[in-house]
Amino acid sequence: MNKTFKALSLIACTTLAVSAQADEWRYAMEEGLTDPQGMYAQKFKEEIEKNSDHTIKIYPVGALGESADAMEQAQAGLLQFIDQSPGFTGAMIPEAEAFLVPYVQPTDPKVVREFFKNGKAINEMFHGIYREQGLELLSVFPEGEQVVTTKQEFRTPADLEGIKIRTMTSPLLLETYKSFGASPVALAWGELIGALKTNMVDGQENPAIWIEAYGLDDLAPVLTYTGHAQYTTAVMANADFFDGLSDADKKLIRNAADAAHDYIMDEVVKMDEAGLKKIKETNPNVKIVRLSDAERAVFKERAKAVEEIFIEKAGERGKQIIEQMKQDIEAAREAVGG
Ligand code: 6CS
Repeated sequence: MNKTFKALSLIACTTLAVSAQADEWRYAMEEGLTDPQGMYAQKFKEEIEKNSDHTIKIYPVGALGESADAMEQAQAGLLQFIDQSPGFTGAMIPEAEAFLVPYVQPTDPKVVREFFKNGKAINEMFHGIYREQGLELLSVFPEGEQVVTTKQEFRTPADLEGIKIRTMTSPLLLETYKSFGASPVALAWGELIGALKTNMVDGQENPAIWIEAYGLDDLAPVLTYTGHAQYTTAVMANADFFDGLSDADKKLIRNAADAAHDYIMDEVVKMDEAGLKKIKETNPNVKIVRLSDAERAVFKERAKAVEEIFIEKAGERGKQIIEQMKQDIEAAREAVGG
């Protein structure tokens, strides 16, 4: 048991012993307060504290270790809430890797909004799956299109041969970059900057807002829009904690999650644009590449094998989720007239 885990155990027992009415709930995330997860968390906190006597203590990136450490603490009930992205959760929940299958998710912000807000796959099918891991799924939201940053320009899988691309730890991301022709390396967030500086990796993928905030464009200045994915994240509560709450507190949490979701869905579009604008303004060495439809078609063709691997791993449920996602995206396109 690590030190943070022990300290949180102690706080958890003390909290239970002294307070049945106004509780302090702990919320961990993978990002800082000004990043999308932090903006969501602060809105969630504001709603909970405005509408009840409960308080929320937010633990930003690094405060409780890496993503995997925080998840261990959330499943053990030491944290009441956690924001963890499928890019990490996929190692534990293969169905969550549906969000990582390349060239499935939309990139048009209006379609993205509709898909995340009203899609059946996201809003109905994942609930029971997260429950099996002791997690009550509250929200799933995007953080912007994934952009590949490399030290040298690429336009084809052949250009990526031998290029070491860092991915988050969900295994399907390794399959994706293998199929794209690269040599992927899965690393926790805390290891990425050092790995780029020491040439242990040559590139990585993340949305523009994150690339700008953490100076990733300084370390690998070619930003390539391949159109293959939307960074997705999810907010959960510990299921036992949630089940033990009064109906009023459950409603309080669901309402706070809905309010924070509505808020962040608008914010991320602005943040994504602002991130790219700032990179262009502040980094004279940056090169922005948008692959043409013909160039994308080559990667899309390769992505078919990744979808097959996903279905092999996630089974019938995974297959149904991907099929439903595709229907939801079509419905979202029609709904926004796109
Ligand atoms: O690449 C990563 O590991 C990180 N990317 C984002 C956008 N959020 C948190 C995550 O750890």
